[in-house]
Amino acid sequence: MKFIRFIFENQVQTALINEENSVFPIEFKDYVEFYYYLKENNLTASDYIQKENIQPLAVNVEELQYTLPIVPEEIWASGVTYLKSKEARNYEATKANVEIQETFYDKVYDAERPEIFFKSTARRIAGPLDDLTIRSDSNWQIPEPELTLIIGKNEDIIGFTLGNDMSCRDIEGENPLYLPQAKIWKNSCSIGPAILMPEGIENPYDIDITCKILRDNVIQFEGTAYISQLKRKLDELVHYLVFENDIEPGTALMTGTCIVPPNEFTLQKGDRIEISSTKIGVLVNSITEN
Ligand code: DO4
Ligand code: MG
Repeated sequence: MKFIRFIFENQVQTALINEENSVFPIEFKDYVEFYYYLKENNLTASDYIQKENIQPLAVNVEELQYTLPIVPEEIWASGVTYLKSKEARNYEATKANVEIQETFYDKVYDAERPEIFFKSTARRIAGPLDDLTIRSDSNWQIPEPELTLIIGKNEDIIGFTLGNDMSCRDIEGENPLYLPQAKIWKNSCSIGPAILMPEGIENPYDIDITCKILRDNVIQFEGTAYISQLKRKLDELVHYLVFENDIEPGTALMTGTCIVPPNEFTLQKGDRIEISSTKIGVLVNSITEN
């Protein structure tokens, strides 16, 4: 079952989408509230639809005007959690100089403590169908498609969505201390289109992610990966984020990129990024300049 928000009759409507792609409108406006209501009443989302006798709307899921399914106060991110990311970070940091033996990225990939960094505040997040921007002081920018966790109370993972951790490879490659500038700017982060509820998800490591980048409707890059390739456990990343921290239920945690476009690729104004997952949907954003 998925939780969404979309524009319906000029208003933001919350709804559930079942496996048959039927859309059931619900009264709850906030995902965290809905999740804990179900939990406290020992209900599944399907039980709720039945109990309230909710009828599906006559809409097509592919034509909905999706908005952010949740507006987290903060989005955090983990990095270098997939081999692909470690290799890409090493390439940009060393310019493929094989004489450099061990980098920070090699160390963090194997260390007990994962890399966790701050990515975005509510104000900077773009939703499905919103534009993302590229920085004018970077010549090497990419999308980072990432499984994104919604965290509840007590370190619970209460939902899964998709995220784009837009990144400037040249800025980070010049000096890792520039990480905040390589990661955070206006509209450098998107999440959505839906929150996949944990009920009925037997194994989150089976989740797939595909990323397509289109220019003038022509595919420039396409890649697919699976969460099973993650070097760490999802619970471990959540644990390190919340440890000695104070996060609001509904905070999002991006879990690292598993797909990296070729080293020669950089985003341009007008590009369209489609990040999809069979169970979650498609997060679509186009690029404009800042
Ligand atoms: O170390 C920098 C960040 C890496 C990252 O964002 C990722 O692996 O997804
Ligand atoms: Mg990332």
